[in-house]
Amino acid sequence: MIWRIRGGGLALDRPVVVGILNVTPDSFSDGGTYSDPATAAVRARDMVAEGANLIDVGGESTRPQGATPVSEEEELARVIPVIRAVRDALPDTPVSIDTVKASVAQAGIEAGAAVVNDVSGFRLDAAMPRVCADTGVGVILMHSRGTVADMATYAHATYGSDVTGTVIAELAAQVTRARDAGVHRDTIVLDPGIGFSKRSDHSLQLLANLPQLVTLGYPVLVGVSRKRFIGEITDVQIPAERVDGTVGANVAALMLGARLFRVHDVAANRRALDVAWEIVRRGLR
Ligand code: HH2
Repeated sequence: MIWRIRGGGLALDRPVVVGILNVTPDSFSDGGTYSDPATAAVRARDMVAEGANLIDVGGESTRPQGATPVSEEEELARVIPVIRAVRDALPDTPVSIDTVKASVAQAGIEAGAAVVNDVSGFRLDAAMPRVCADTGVGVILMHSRGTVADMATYAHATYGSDVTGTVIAELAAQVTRARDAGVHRDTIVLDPGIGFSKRSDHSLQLLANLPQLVTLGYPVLVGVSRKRFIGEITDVQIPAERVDGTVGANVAALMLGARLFRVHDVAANRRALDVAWEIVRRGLR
């Protein structure tokens, strides 16, 4: 199976590792570390050497403590020089732009991004589906509720008894919106939005029920890296120290049908997923 992205495709015949490059002063686990383009490009090169298949560049944090939305101008100033620097350093590695703004996505694509990662799943900017359809980028549609400021809080974390059914129904509606705007089905990847408008129990239930999301017929990405539920289970307070918990969650997600994994710690996840995959794929029909 191939995930179609702008200018090519990414094979999904082994786990795809998406390396996180946050160009933000306030991200919950790595804020401020990679803000200048040269440092960011070095970080991207390191992640690719460790086995990342795609580099996800983001200029607006959604941190759980409540994020401060950034202006279009500020977001562009953060991400565009970094996308250019990463593309120059790694011309063969696709880049994704993590944004909810169509104008930032468009500029990111012009700077070389091949994928748009929209944590609002096309909810927050009506122009986003058209930008993606017209440019033929790969599209990561993530489930969330609310705005950038509160989507990673519990403000909208009310689901009744069936969190999985509710999330899948909301994501399916976003897929319909994308398809109606002309987004090709082969470009779409779905993401349950771990920790976004979800308490830890919701996130764990969604991960356990990944096979239900897989039945929609699109490749599934999970973003569990260093997140709160891992800290709670392992009693590790510092996000950067949640690597082994992250690996455990990703291996479980792989076994339950996820094929793309958004991570900060590439080497550990790459190795674990490769070993797990050698077992999992032998059991697939
Ligand atoms: N999680 C974060 C940001 N972008 N994109 C997708 N598709 N899936 C995710 O789970 C996801 C995402 C939040 O994590 P991070 O980038 O580490 O933190 P911050 O939002 O504080 O920058």
